[in-house]
Amino acid sequence: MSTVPATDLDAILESVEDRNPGELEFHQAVHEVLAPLGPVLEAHPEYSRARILERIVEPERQIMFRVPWVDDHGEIHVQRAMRVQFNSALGPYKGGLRFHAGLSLGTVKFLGFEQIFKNALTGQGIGGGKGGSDFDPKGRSDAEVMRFCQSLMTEMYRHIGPDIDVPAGDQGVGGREIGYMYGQYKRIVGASEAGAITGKGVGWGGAQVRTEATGYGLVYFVQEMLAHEDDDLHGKTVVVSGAGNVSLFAIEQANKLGATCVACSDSSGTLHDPDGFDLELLKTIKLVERGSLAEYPGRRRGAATLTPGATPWGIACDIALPCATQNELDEEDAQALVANGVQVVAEGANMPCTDEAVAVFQADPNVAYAPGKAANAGGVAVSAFEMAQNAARIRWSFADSDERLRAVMRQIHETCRKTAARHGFEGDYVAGANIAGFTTVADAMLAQGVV
Ligand code: NDP
Ligand code: 2IT
Repeated sequence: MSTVPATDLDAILESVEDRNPGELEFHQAVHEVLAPLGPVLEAHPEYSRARILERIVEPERQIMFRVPWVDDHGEIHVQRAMRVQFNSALGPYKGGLRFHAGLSLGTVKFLGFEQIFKNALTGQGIGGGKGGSDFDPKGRSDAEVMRFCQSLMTEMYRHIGPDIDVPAGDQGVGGREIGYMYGQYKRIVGASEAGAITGKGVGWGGAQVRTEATGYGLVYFVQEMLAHEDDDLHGKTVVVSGAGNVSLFAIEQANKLGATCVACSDSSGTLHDPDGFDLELLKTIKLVERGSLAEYPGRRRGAATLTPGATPWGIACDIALPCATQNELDEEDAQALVANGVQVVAEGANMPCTDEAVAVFQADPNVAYAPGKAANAGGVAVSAFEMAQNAARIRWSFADSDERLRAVMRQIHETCRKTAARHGFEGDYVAGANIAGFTTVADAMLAQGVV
């Protein structure tokens, strides 16, 4: 009879590093999830017996393909696209597509791995996946973006579907790109199959609140963190990074709840508006005109300034919401925030804080820190609502959808706190999110046998 293998977390991490050379973000994400699992594995030897960890760090399937397209001048370009179908224990693979110059498989794997546990936390019956391309949409015409999206979908359609794998947006992919991809999907498969992709326009199968969901959900999560300390957002100063889908709707909801948002950023630098943003102007510049934050100070009367090359983390605030990209907030930034008295740090982006920055926040009893897989799960939760509405051919109102999003964020917050406390990590949202996400997926994998 074979003995039960003790799971050696260090050995698994080492093997992940050996088998996925150079994919540092993927190593970082795996490390974060595995770190608090020691007590869980001791209490559940069945996980080790079934080699759950060894299986969970290996994507079920990785697809990589060529995407040729023709620009407006007749020049041919060749892009690379990929879809990592990481884990289907809880349902169809679900996760966004990112279009970003230089996007690598390692980045997509880190995002797909995070997505498994984030999706588990939503309680919505969705597996984890992610995809994207090294196509850079910046400066491209609508016609070029359309031809690229159509070429990408001409290969990707065979790998996705409402019960197989359901992509959505992420960096560089919003309503315009989802529209072009869905149009081509529909044309190829010859059926509407609205549930094959989420983030669609509300007029043609999209869900109310999906556009706003990640940013709104993030602020609802912060609301719960503050409520735990008998506090709320009223009168708080908020600093956000990025000026895209997540950032702008986080600013919108923070404003609605009585906070003042004074800084955000984009690739041109950090915008500081000490009087609080003119959100309509920000939205016009970033979402309608697809322009740069550098245009804001000249179009706004007041004291707004743009500092090229700066991050927003040196600006004093009560609440910091990194919403741009991975590893954008480092140890020094974290120290600056703490020195300025930050009270809550919650991740709108995926893994925006480096390990060292997280350590700074967690070492300070006056700072509450929430990881992305809990705090930014509102986007994918409303994507799952979109799938449900598409399948049932019904439409929920904005108010109803918003209330359901609030309920999901409240439930994730409670799950994180309770799970952390039960395993000896009182108040630690990282441990709570990772343990709760992991055990949900691990139990499903156990039940489904060795697959
Ligand atoms: P967008 O492409 O809409 O916006 C990204 C914004 O961040 C842009 O304003 C961009 O600047 C800025 N940015 C990117 N990198 C940097 C950088 N290094 N320094 C300063 N600014 C930067 O993407 P999303 O808002 O959709 O995504 C942002 C993050 O949130 C990502 O980590 C994504 O994975 C995560 N996320 C997204 C969800 C969604 O539903 N969309 C759900 C959950 C997480 P510029 O405008 O100049 O390009
Ligand atoms: O990182 C994420 O959770 C997303 N980009 C949203 C994924 C989705 O399927 O809505």
